Amino acid sequence: EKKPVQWDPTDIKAELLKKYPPKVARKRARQILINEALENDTPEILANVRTIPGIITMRGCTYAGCKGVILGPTRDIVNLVHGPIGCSFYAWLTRRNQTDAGEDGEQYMNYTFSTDMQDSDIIFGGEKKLEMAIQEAYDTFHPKAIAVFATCPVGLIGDDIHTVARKMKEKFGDCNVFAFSCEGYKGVSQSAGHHIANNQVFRHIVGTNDEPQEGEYRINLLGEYNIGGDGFEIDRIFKKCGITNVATFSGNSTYDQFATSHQADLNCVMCHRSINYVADMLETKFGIPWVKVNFIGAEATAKSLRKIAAYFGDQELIDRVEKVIEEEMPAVKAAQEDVLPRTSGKTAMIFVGGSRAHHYQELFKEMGMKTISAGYEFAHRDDYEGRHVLPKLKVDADSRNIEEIEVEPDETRYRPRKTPEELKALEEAGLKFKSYEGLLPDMEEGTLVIDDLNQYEAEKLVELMKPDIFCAGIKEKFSIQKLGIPMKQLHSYDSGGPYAGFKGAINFYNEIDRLVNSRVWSYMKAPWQENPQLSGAYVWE
Ligand code: CFM
Ligand code: HCA
Repeated sequence: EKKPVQWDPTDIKAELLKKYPPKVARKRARQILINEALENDTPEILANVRTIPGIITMRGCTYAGCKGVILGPTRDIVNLVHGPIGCSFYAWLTRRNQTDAGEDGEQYMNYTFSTDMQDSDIIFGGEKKLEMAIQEAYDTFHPKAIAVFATCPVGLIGDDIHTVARKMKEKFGDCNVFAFSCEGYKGVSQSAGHHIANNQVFRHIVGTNDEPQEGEYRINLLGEYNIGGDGFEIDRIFKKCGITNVATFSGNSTYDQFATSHQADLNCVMCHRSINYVADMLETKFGIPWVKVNFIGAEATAKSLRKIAAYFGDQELIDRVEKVIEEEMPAVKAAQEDVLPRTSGKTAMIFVGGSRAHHYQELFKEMGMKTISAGYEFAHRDDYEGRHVLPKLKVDADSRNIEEIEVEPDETRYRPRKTPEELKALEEAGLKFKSYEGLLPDMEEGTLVIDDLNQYEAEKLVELMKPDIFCAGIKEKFSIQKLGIPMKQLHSYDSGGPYAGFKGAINFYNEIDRLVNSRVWSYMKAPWQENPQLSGAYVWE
């Protein structure tokens, strides 16, 4: 049995900063926070700022956030990358967003569409080539829409992808073509790409289909990407409850779902970081309010379902939701009771994206495990401190290069879903609109919250605090495992999942139990590293 490691967070922080030159240490010091409870306040963290050159960051680029994250999971839009083939190849099916091609079978996710830019295109311009590629995609597939994504060189040489897209859209007449200026270098991380994607999806698709949609209790699920089938599990639960999910942004989604999403009556925001812009625009233009939900964790799932039921306020729905929770919980509780004796008291570290480092703490709590250090790659201050604390940060590094689109109420289609009095009554009953908790207030005192953790600090942190499990992405996976610590990818879920909803919670408990209790990690050192005298001599006979 391993004894719990004791540490002083102040020492850990000092140790992490020790190797840096003074200027770097000063900046990092503001991004490494020892969590504390302040009387009426939340500690302030420096977030969403440039990574210092030379540091091996865990972050990705703006193109990844736009093309890979937001548009990647939509199955029937041809996603055409204007750029060198590496950018396309690297984004080809790496995110494990699943899809169900449904009845129409239209599904382009397995393909990688690229203009495959060459040196000559960089020198003489690539617009003609882009035009030809759009034409070829149209002739081959006749899709509903073609989305064009700019990679770094496109911005540097100045190809006008928007004009090309407009021209081709007019030429085809029956295919929506639009473009994203999501050059990789544009923001400080993936986050800028989310914003660019949100703007263009809203401008070019949302609200373009007024054909009435069927179903009661109509919601949109924003910020759920169906990684490892999470969205399938959430949809299963919605169905059971009788809740109609008009559109998921963007797990297992279609063009038409986005186009009709303005007909929903409530927006449920799961990953606030990646999609809050769409939530705000849908509210301003069409009058749909939004609430924060979280389907990671069985308790969190139950809570989110109750929130949705409370919003609609219909007794029939409230009862049905309670019945579903009652039906689903026994299996969850049984799995939880099974693992608890082996997982209680263990420790975790979580460093992922912009919302999971927070959401997954729910699941660990359900297993009796404590998250001793966590942080985001690219979240903004509101994700750390809470949206109700920081309503909306107008000035942030990402926004410098990104146009804020002005959205006005749509005169003919704006429909307030609730009267101001109804909204107020719901707020008073505990349903908070347009707000979410941050990571900081949710974590225990004395834990270390670190923004934009890097390779060096990750290894140091593990060495010093020896967690029972470390959660991050593929770039961190093997360096952490080499330190003898179990590593779980919380981006791709390795090959596992779903982890959302009730069934997902059971999967997660079992998998983490196996990982933190496996003896394989004690064999990480080769026998001759432990006992040098074991090294033998090779003898010729
Ligand atoms: Fe939202 Fe995501 Fe995340 Fe994200 Fe991502 Fe992802 Fe992530 Mo990887 S949208 S912020 S940009 S929950 S791809 S599905 S796992 S870093 S924590
Ligand atoms: C991205 C996608 C990513 C990467 C995951 C990882 C994902 O940021 O471009 O580093 O393992 O979830 O697939 O976040």
